Amino acid sequence: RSIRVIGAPTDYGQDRRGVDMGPSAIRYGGLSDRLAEAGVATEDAGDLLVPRAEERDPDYRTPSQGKARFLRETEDVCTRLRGEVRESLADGHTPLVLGGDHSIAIGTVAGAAADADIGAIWFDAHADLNTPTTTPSGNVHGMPLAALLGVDEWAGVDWANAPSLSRENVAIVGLRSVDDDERDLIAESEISAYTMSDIDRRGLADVVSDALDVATDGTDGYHVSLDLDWLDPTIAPGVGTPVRGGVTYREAHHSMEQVAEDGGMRSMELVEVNPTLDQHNETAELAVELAASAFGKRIL
Ligand code: DIR
Ligand code: MN
Ligand code: MN
Ligand code: MN
Repeated sequence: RSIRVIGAPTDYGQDRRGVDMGPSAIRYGGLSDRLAEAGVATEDAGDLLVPRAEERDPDYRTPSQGKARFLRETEDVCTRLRGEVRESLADGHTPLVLGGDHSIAIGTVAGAAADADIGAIWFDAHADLNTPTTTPSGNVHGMPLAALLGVDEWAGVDWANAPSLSRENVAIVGLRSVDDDERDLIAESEISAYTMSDIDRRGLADVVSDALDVATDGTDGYHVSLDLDWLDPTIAPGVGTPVRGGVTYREAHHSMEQVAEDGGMRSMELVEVNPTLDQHNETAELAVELAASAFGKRIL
């Protein structure tokens, strides 16, 4: 199968500037060469046009937008991204979306779910289950999974096509920073949430094998959302919200190898790479290596 790369250079969804350079950093980190080595053909659709945050008003809000910042801008980008992802799949390509902050997942997954029943595996330190009311930060990158599940005021938001995902087909892997309202939602819903403690106890391979079962159960395939803050900040320092105690380099590769071996991934995104916070582009290079593993690169 061939991959279509789509850049979504946003930084509306969080406080630190620079994550809009993620698509460039990931391409510069060798994306097309590494994917070619993995034996997959790639075409690059370029980047969506994203107006600079400085020229926009973060605090434009209608009453229904609660505390969410840049929600109008996020809607605009996600609506266009949804169309690109949907079209890529219809053309027979596997979309690989490069962020940008994690708010773009609303558009990616809405597009991936437009003509199919999909599950999702969310590799992240965070749950991304806030709403414009529960958000402690106003940052939409802490909300995309709630948007896609149609939680509370996200229900009926048409640009998220909510619900694009059903709770029983969503697995979050690597949790170690969860807000109170997110914790309540996880406790009372069927979302499968695997914390770093679960990973300590069971091993990541076992947890990912469960996550694959969740995402494939009765679905046409699944989306992989890879927030680079899933990894430990010692190996992925170039992210806006690092949290100590993340997965290791080999654990991460092995998870992506499990995904490749499973064969059911329909779309993928790499988000939150911020080269201005990085050391020698190492987080983007890591994102590239992990994508290669997810698309089938093998040591032998
Ligand atoms: C926090 C942080 N839960 C928030 N979320 C992050 O602002 O909603 N998500 N960093 O990636
Ligand atoms: Mn083509
Ligand atoms: Mn995160
Ligand atoms: Mn995230």
